[in-house]
Amino acid sequence: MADAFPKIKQVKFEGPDTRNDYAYKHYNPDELVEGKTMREHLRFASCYWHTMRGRGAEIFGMPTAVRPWDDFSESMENALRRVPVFFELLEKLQIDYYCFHDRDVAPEGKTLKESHKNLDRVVKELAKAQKNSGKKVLWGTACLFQHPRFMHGAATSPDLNAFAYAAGQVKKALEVTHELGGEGYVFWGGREGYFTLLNTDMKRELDHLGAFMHMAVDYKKEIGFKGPFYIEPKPKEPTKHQYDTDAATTLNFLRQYGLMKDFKLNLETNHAQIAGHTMQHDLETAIAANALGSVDANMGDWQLGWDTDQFPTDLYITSHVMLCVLKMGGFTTGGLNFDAKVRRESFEPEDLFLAHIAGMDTFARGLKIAARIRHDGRIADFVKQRYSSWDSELGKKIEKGKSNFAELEAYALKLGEVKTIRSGRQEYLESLFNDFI
Ligand code: XLS
Ligand code: NI
Ligand code: NI
Repeated sequence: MADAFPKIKQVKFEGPDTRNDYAYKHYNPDELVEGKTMREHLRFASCYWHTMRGRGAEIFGMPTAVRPWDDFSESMENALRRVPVFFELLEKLQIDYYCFHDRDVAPEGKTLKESHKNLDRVVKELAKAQKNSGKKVLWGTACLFQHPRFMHGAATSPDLNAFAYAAGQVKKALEVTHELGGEGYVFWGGREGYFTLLNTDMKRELDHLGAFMHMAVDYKKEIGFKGPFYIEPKPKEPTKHQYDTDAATTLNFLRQYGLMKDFKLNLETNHAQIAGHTMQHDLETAIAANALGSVDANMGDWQLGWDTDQFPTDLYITSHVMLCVLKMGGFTTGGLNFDAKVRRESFEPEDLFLAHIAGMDTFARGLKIAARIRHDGRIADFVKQRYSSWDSELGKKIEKGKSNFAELEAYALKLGEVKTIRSGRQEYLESLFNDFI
């Protein structure tokens, strides 16, 4: 193991009263909740891009992050030096999984061939580190948005050469994800969208995106990669209109192009928020289509309209997310990936630990709160009661598609007026939810 964080020992569960900042107050990996350990429920992952590559730069300011092990060069030596540091962090935090883009772990070469070679070299180190630590890949992905060649898009580029380059890159990213035993693979279409329709043939671009995804599915079968593909919706940033705006839009794309059986969604809290939704709205949309795969666990700032990728410290959000996850019966191949970055002002190496601890403790509490709400049952009962008129003979008939307007008209004519309407009790339910927080 590297020794990049000499002052930090193994972070362990010490309970809510501890005064040790480098301990879990709520995340107790082996504690049982609804018959499964917290570790099995939460399936935490750290992401290579923010954790290892984030430097705290923004358009007004230079990088602030202090990372003594990193000379911030794009050299192979530097890339290789990061690997043991990342695994030291995973081990000390007891995080079982990680996620990566091809270009986070290894530098881009002068040619695609050289990039492949760089990637292979670092993947060898990652495989070794995984073997020594037991850590696993939750999902891999390809960075198809940083390089200038993808300025107009990758799978939706008007330029066939950029499309082909992207295909070559995804092919390789799939191979290495498979090689590392990755449990899934993500497509986030960073540049798959547009700024103006004056230069864009939307239909043609979407057709190309569909074709790209079909080729990816074919290749996955060819190499025997069993994990699911996920699409990660986001409404804007970098482009003005992203094709995968939110859960519903993405599901529509998958249905239109006959891809529903091969894809699930990887939903990110901050993305749902900038789409004007709550995270639970997007989660429910995906669950209703049997398509919730994994979660990018972070949060935004309601006063800022962009992807701030903050570590999730909002108990209401984590409780709602875990209610949805428990409702669908838990994650299978998915998990909670902290697609989150420390603030520019949280520049010290220790902040990487404190931030993950904050996110993990907040999710551990969210899990317990969700389990208590389910055990109590009053909220679920309320919802069940609210729809109880549908449990009648006529209700069942309609739900099975066996009724018709004439039958309903005859029924309504006899009613006189609808006298069965009940209160929605929103304020009562919100307060009841508060009781569990
Ligand atoms: C960016 C996305 C990205 C994906 C992986 O906003 O969240 O980080 O998770 O490409
Ligand atoms: Ni994001
Ligand atoms: Ni993400």
